[in-house]
Amino acid sequence: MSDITKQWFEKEKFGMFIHWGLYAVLAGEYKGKRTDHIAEWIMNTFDIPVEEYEKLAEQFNPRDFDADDIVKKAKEWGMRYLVFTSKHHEGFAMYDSKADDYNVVKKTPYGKDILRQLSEACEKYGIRFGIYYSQAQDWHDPNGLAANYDNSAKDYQYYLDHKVKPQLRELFTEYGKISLIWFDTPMSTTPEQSRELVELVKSLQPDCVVSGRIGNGLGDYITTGDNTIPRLPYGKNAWEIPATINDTWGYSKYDHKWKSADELIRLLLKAISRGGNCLLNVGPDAMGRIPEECTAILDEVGAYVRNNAEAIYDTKITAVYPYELDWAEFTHREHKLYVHILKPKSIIELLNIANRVTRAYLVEDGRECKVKYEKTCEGDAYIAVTLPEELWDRKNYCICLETEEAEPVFEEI
Ligand code: JFZ
Repeated sequence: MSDITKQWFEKEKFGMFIHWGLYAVLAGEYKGKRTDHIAEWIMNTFDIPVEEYEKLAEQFNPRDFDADDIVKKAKEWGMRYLVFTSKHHEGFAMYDSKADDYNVVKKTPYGKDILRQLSEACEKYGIRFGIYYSQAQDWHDPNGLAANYDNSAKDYQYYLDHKVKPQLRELFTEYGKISLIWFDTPMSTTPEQSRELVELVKSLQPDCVVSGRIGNGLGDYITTGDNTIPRLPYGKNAWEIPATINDTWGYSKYDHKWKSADELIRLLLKAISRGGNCLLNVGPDAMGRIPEECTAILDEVGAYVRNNAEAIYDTKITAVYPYELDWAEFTHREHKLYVHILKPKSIIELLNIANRVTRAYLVEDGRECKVKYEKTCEGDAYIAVTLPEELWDRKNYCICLETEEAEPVFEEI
């Protein structure tokens, strides 16, 4: 692990993942059968032959795709970096690759470079641009690996040398600054092979952050399992949770299992509080549109992030508070403990936080709240914040406690 994540990654906290490829055309269904697996895996799940899957490119014409609009929304939603699937396991490049013809410019009626549009929009809106690149699995290349198949006859090194490295070279030389590369599912990649890819990336753009899924412990940070976060604060290394808003990364017309904005806000706060980042996924459909339900949810999450920015970006890992509270999460920076109130309360009472509190305010508008700190009859530290009455029925706001001590003082119980 390196310190490179300190430059921006550990401060920015919240990013947008975009999974988009030919699988969006199938939208979770093939020959009348629905997949029970994540939709971008449909080629593998249903054993779709390469010659047949390739034909999806002829149908890929996302007339409604608007990179500017998507990135503008990401910005509004408080996302500070974006990671786009330049090539997922299906092997199809979503950019104008000279190294391999199986790409969006050469094979689709759409004919335009998606990755370039996104990278330019990110530049315009001041969002850091990152790429996802499936380095090991490639279900199109005869020598790329495929999960659930026998790979023993393949010349994996040949594929790395003749497809992966040339593609990485173009991505890192022709698309401006790439802040992060999200490698994935290393499978049987050897330490030497992982190292070669990292060295190539760093030789072209030394500041690029490399995801944990390069494999062999060679990433700059740890990628947790999808949708799972460490139970406890984890500060040994920088880390990130990749998370879905429904149950799939690539678009599926059948998946309406949307998480609520409340759940996602809590997930984001838990990740931040425990020292990590959250990379939240959207999967545009074949027309290039982000599903409406998804946009509505992100509008709500984004409002929280925007209104409480000072309690989110560049905050520090927070120690374990001894009680489980279903109505609060904590984040903090020096001399400030942020209490995120996630359920309606008429008064905020906190036990066993022994800080001397000099002031309390509502983060969204700076409004001062009455606060006292004392000891209970049992001798435990006790903080009480009196809330203005119009907050009593509200959820999802944040109170900052300014403290004499730099760090929160959570008493042992
Ligand atoms: C991988 C991909 O296969 C998937 O399509 C998607 O891109 C996702 C973000 O990443 O899936 C994984 C990889 C690793 C774990 C789980 C899903 N893991 O380590 O728990």
